Amino acid sequence: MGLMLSSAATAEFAALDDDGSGFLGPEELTAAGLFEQYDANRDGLLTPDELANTPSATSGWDVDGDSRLSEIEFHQGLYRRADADANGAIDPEEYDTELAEWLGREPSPSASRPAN
Ligand SMILES: [Ca+2]
Ligand SMILES: [Ca+2]
Ligand SMILES: [Ca+2]
Repeated sequence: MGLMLSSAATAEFAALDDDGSGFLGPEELTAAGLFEQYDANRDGLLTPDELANTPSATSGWDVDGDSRLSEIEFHQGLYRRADADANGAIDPEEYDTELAEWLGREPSPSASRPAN
């Protein structure tokens, strides 16, 4: 019960956690629509110029070596990256540490940027 997430992060996590398990599985990550978000030209592949917009490196994700990421390569790579303790589930802290950035938000820890 010691999670120290912002209410925004908690709400986002809950919205993605379709089955309410308290963890995100691979299919819930897929449903988050991140691939579509980064696939600017909607051709179903992430090319190096599209990958330049991602918040962290995707080296090693290109399983078939064609220097583009298919949706499967992207989701598998991102899931491995986000699942920091490699237990096969993404918990709220892992979500906040890695996935929040991919969803276009800063991780929560008191990043209090007053709006001026
Ligand atoms: Ca593309
Ligand atoms: Ca590929
Ligand atoms: Ca985990």
